[in-house]
Amino acid sequence: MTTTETTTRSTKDYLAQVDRFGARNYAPLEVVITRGEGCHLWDVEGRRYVDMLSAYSAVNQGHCHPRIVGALVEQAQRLTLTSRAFHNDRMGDMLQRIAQLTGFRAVLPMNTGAEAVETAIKAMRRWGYLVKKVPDGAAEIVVANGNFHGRTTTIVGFSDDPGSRDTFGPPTPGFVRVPYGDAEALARAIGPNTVGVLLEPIQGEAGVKIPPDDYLRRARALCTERRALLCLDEIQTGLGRTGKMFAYEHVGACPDLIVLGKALSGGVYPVSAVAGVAEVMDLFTPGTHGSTYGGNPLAAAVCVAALDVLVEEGLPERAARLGAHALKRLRAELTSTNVLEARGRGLMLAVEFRAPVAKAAVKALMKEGVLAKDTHETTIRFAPPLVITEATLDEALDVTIPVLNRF
Ligand code: IF1
Repeated sequence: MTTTETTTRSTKDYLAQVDRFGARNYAPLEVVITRGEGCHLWDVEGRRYVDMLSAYSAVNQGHCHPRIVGALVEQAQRLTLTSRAFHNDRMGDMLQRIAQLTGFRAVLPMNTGAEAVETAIKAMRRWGYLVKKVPDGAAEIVVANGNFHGRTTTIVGFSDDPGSRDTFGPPTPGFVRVPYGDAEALARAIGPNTVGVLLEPIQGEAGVKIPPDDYLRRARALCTERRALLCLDEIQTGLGRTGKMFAYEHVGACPDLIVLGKALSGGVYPVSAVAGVAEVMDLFTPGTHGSTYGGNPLAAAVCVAALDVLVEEGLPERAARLGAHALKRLRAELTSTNVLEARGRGLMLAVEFRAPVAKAAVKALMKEGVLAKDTHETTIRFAPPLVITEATLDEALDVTIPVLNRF
């Protein structure tokens, strides 16, 4: 069989192939997806599922959104990559869209979320040395316990999750970790060499951990007072997921830098970016940062379409309305004494159990046609594409709630 030929192979055959030839850095659910449309996925056996993960909020616009795929196909037939050695006629529109959406002066386009986080780390350090005049090599960035910002060695070096961090040392110096949500701990950690504070407005991988409402406002005030930069990682929380375009809007704490990814492309192509104030972003001079694919015309065309869909289809507002509805149902109808809490903001939801049953519950949900993801053994995240209809959301909840009540 040629490598491009697709036949109706069984799930078992696909699993065997990936196990035979792939590195085993994941242990996915044993379902092989072959098609996606809107909030639905189909596996190779023809079964349909409601997607309650959205590729960790990369598919906010729904799978294979026709406008985004159309932009990809059209651009792919004209120009895909020039490198930044030359200009291209699509990047400007992407930079303008992101700058206007975020309200920041400048945007630096990258590809993956981790690359954008690394870009933000470089930006904060460079600002620290050139503007705040921190002694060379002494820059510190404050991060939170429970953080997830990607998988590079620098990023996992400041993780407190042994699974992400161990055996990948030595850790990059210059990171101080504090309890998430604790403004007093943040105040104690920000010192004269602190150049920045890097936080998720809501911690996703940690299990949809929502900090006290004044936490980000206190972080904002402390950073202003102590001349440090507030950098918010909105790769997962941003672009409508929590019911606002950006999660920080719920609490009115505007950062100096914002990191975006995932739904920046609607799941069609890797696109990420850092947007920030001129005082920081204008410190990047030619030769100080970049990447082969950063800002390529294909990424730009896809990103513009993805952002237009978010805005024109009112997806942040939809997430607010449907998320409130879903949370109300979860809180009212989950009766198992093993359920500790249903929480969330917009369509970034989670159900936490007292016992480590999340993986078993996710497997049971799969059998009922709902695909979700467990995290840290006790929590299941629910994050459907923001295009889900109320009827389909209710159908998914009608299935999900009785299953979870069995645990
Ligand atoms: C995996 C987790 C989520 C992110 C935030 C940066 C990045 C991510 C807030 C890096 C990426 C992804 C990575 C993916 C699974 C998923 C994930 F489970 F790993 F932790 F969403 F919670 N900041 N999150 O959520 O972006 O480089 O991946 O484009 O590693 O399995 P990336």
